[in-house]
Amino acid sequence: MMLKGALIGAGFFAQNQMHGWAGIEGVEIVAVCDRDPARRDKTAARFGARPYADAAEMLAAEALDFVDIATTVASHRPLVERAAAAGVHVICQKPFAGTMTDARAMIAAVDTAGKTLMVHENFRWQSAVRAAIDALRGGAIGQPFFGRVSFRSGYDVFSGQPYLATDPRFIIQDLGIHILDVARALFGDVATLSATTRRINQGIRGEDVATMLLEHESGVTSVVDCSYATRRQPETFPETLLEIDGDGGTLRLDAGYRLVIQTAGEQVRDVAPPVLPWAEQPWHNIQESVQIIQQHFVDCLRAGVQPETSGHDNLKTLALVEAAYRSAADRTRIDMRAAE
Ligand code: NAD
Ligand code: 89Y
Repeated sequence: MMLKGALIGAGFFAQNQMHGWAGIEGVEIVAVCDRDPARRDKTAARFGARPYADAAEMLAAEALDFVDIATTVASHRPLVERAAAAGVHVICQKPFAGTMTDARAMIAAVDTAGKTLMVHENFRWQSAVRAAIDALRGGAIGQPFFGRVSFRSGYDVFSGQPYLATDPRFIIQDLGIHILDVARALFGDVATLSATTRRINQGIRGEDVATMLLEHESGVTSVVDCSYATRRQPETFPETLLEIDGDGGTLRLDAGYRLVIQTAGEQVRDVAPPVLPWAEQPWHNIQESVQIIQQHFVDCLRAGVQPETSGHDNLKTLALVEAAYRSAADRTRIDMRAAE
């Protein structure tokens, strides 16, 4: 059966989501909603969907199976609650919520409607990152005891996403959220977290450097380090780099999408993502993961199971974001069992 969806928010990143949907069998995006007429009409015309200015009007007029919310965080709660009231499944972009209270309210609304809620937390679905996750879970280096999950770049993200320069919170809420989520996917849930932050670029409002130390329930200690103030060559945006030590060897995801596994011998794999026909470097890595997570959502709907990054799951990633800001402000180490 064909699944009918609608996009809400037709801005910078949503174009990737529309291209992603166009590549997925059995899904049709029939409507596009944005308050901005130019964005709405351009995106609707480009992808052959009906344009709407108002989400409530669209939900009333269209017979939808799901909505894909690609707006920024402030509008997520009203839009998710409205979608839940209309009885449709929901995908919502990260950061899912600005507060834990909003996150819990959105989860409860979709649960009450008996529908599925997935947060578009796509970095753990990047094919290079997924190759590392699969190798680790498959026991390639035995039991891990240490991990570094690292994202350091000097790429100008502000020209495409100007709100990143003016929001009070920057790197942890925008990008660190993904890197913390990858750490969870690799090493499991977190027992304690401590963090430091800095603002190096004085032209922005929030922090552009964050260094976080995580103690996982599994016994792994990980360092999650993020920077948008790092000028280096090669510029690795938007690669997440990994260094993992296990009792049977080491695993690295090096710059240039090189997966290196050293045990008795050494195995080196090129895990570079494909550049999909609509994608462009260097974003192709993220763009491919959009289509992969959308396919995962469709597969879960059809199988009647929860997506890996369901709303419930994402509460744990959001709690790490909140804990990181608190730890950095108070210079404390946060016990996550008391923080969710
Ligand atoms: P954007 O500002 O370019 O686009 C958002 C659009 O939503 C705007 O066109 C705005 O008019 C519209 N909008 C806002 N509220 C609305 C409402 N109530 N009804 C209808 N339209 C509404 O933002 P963006 O840069 O595309 O980012 C969107 C989200 O995607 C952000 O949360 C961002 O963090 C996220 N993002 C995710 C990734 C990823 O890899 N997962 C990458 C980039 C951005
Ligand atoms: O918004 C961010 C994201 O989710 O991935 C990269 C990004 O576009 C800029 O940090």
